[in-house]
Amino acid sequence: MTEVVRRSTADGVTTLTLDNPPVNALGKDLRRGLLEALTQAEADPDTRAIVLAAAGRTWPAGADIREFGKPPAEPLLPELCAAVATCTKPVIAALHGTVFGGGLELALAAGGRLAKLGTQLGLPEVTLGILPGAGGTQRLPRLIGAKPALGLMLSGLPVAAERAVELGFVDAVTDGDVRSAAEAMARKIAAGEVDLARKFPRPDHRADATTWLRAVASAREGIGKARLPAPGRIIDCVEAALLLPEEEGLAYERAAFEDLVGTPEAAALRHAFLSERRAARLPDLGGAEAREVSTVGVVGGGLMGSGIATALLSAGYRVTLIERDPTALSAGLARVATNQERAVSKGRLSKAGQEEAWSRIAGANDMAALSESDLVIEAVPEDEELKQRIFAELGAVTRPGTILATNTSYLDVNGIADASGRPEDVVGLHFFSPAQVMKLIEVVVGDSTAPDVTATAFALAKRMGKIAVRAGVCDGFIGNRILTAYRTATDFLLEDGASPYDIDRAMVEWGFPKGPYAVLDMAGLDISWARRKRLAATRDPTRRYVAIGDRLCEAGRLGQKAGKGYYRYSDDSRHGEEDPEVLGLIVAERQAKGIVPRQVTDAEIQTRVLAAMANEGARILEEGIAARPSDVDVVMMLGYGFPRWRGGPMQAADAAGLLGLRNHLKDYAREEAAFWQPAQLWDDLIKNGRKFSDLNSE
Ligand code: 3H9
Repeated sequence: MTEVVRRSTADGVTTLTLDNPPVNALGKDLRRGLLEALTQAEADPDTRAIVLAAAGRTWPAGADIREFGKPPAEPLLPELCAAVATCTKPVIAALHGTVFGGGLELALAAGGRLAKLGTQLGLPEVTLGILPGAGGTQRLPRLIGAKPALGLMLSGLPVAAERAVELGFVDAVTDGDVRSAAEAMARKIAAGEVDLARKFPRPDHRADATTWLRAVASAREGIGKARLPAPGRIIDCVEAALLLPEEEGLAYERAAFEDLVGTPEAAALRHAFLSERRAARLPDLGGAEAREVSTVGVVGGGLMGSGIATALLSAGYRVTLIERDPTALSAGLARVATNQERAVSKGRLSKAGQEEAWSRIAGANDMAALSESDLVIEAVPEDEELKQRIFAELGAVTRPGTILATNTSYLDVNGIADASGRPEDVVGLHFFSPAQVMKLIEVVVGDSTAPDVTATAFALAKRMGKIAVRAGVCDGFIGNRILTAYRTATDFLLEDGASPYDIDRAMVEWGFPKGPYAVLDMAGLDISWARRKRLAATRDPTRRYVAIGDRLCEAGRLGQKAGKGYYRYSDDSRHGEEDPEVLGLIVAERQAKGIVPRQVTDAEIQTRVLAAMANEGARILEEGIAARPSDVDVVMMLGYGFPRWRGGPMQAADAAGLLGLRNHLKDYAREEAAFWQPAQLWDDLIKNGRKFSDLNSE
């Protein structure tokens, strides 16, 4: 037996304690250790009942995701679950923490399940592009019926232990020590006072085949033409759980699992999961400890500032909101209140929680109110001079050691930091709108930012339930730089012959929730127009410049808010119609430049966009703006709608093949070298037979 499983026996009860930190993932050592220990307990004449319990913060939170895609190591999880299910002695699972995926499947194989109050249970496999492959699709519907089982497996969302009792897959909840409760029950079983099967009788849901098949049909209708295969395969498996004997059903599930786990979509979704966690690893900080933060100031109560304040309150911080005058302050506070109302109406916040959170916010017009703050986040409009002025003031009114953060999306963080007089305390925190919803924060580390300031920014993000990615200082950091490259590539295509509607359709077809022109309409075309006008004086005149966006703005087509942009919007609709007037503007612009339009296929649009994004990502890596390719991927997936099942631009470039994409870049560079020239990194990787993902572990 390995030390990941501890075994103790008393009063006829053997307790096997799983101990594989941090989340007891069911990796090969744990599987092997548990199977050995179980076999021994089963053979032990002094053992009449078995308790499975977990040490540390949680019962197994699933199979070990890092093992997927590698050669399978015996014993496999389905074998382990089968050993639990067929054990000749009663087995009780004592659950706590996050009982997810393979962890829940292990518990489902036991004869009884007790959970500690606060336990969360779920089957999130679908979010990884796979299905529960250790009996979950067979045992759960048999236990609770097809409909609720499908609900859990297709949503991937967890439920609380009390709800699991109502649904019928947890037998009882305790607010005491769950292991002791399970051992107490096991002792009664061992003493012959309790019979597990009689104590927890299981209804036979398969007897009502009509209800079962109706649930299957309605789930099939519900997923429609799902883009990924996993939901359809989950439904097939649940149907099989009715139609096939258990053994055959399990084999059917296993085959479906093996099909799915090898798909590129599942690989990309695993990459997404692991990349989000890898982003928090910051070896260059030399182990710097985060500073204490309990009170946070927010300067600016607009859309962004109020969203940030809302998110801070949800994370339990005290917040001081600063606005320049009483009217703006009440408007800012009202926005926070509205955000909270919305959270209450969606069931994400209780009424009591709302009141408690509201008691932690104060408002002021004077920056002096920030003298007690541990960290201040500035969220005023993107105006460098204004930000520098505010930082000069913040440097003066806050205590030394107070961290000063700017929520800029592309300005020079070093200049802003210098204005404060103590640049070591300054960091960029680039939130995404709406800040109370979006999970991403780019942590922009300036030349002078102290390591413990960066560590604090990451700790703050973690407490806010957000994912932080480290970025260096440059125009647009990681995300907005790649977004600019994306838009440049599509603007070239627009001028060359594609329509905005062709481009949007091609990108939605490729997996983005919206095309780039529909997104521009939503954000307002004037924002990027103002920026282009500001940069006009310094723009390199030899570079290709597409002025179609400018022409639209000049014609008053500022996007949805103006009722027209790249699309036309009827009074109350946010869904745009194609507009011949826009096509006319584009034709005129091409004629003015002497461009003869050519046929552009969807495939070309998709390839150029991917090549442009990955090439900008490669430049960002070369410049050290991003620490690793997976950080670029995380930013694009969480902040810019890059399809998660494609794993971000660097992962998608790996999947498409670096050599082919590099060759496309070289071809495109003949049209416009400055934009399309492949970064050196492509050649470095290709000649060593490597991929972007090989740089992630370094
Ligand atoms: C499955 O079970 C398939 C089966 O049906 C079939 C098999 C045949 N594997 O998130 P955190 C690591 S599919 C490996 O920061 P939190 C994570 O990478 C699986 N590693 O903590 C991180 O490592 P590091 C179904 C895992 O408190 C550390 O643990 N299960 C796994 O914010 C801490 O994680 C899931 O999909 C794993 N399964 O959240 C559950 N899980 O410190 C996935 C975590 O080196 N996990 N790690 O960066 C979660 O949802 C969250 O991690 C959890 C904890 C809620 C558990």
